[in-house]
Amino acid sequence: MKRVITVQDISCVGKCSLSVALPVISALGVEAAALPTALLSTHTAFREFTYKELTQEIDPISRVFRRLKIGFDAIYTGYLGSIEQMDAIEQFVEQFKTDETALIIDPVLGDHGRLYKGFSSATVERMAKFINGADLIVPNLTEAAFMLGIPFTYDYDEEYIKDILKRLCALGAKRAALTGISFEPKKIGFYYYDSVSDEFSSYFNEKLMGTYLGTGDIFASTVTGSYIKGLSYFEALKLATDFSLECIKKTALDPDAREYGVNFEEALPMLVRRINK
Ligand code: PXL
Repeated sequence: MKRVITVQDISCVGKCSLSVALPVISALGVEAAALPTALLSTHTAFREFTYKELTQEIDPISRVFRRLKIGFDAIYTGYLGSIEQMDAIEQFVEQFKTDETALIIDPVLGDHGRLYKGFSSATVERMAKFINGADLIVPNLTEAAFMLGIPFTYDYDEEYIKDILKRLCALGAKRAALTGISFEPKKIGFYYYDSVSDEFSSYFNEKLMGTYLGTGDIFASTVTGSYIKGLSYFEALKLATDFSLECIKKTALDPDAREYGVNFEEALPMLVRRINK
């Protein structure tokens, strides 16, 4: 069985980061190992949260992994709370990334043109360097704009998106998929650039109203797990788009849905069916 290590925080309540990455990767039939980077009571979109950084643990954990000769088919990073943490994880990647290891980075920084609480221009600058060497990055337009140092806008066309994708790859990522791209009111999906083959592709599905926290983590986890399970990057990105929509549909149907995350649990059967088709 293939093994992914996912590197991000654990929020005790709030369906994001490790709380969704582990079940989604497991449902895809891939072993999900975790390197928890921080412990939060609740994610940062809650009115109140505690934050305990676990950066000090990364090196001792790596040493044990090395002694036990544990390796990974993919390293997938998500929300990282500080610059020191990105330094430590870069070292982790240096030690564990072989030619066969996929490095998938979700440069979690913000959404809707704004950074998440606690992030600064220094965090953004560090993330723009952190993505160097990634096999795939999956930023939204907010994260892309911040990393490129350009203003965020909802007013874009295909040429603009293609230019952004090329500039993201110029930061050192081999492939980039911009998520949440919408050229028509009722469609949303991703635009993808593979700098190795110099090819663009895109895929769109139904767009529903509302914004849902945690869907970016569900998307990135699905891409990682399904790529490692054997899909191409493009097919993995498509499945992630369809699964994210299914999660939103289930949430929209639930009168008791939590506003802090999506009902991905109810959508997992669809994911399992699709990956085993
Ligand atoms: O979903 C991204 C994310 C992950 N982890 C934490 C967050 C957020 C977004 O707000 O606060 C702790």
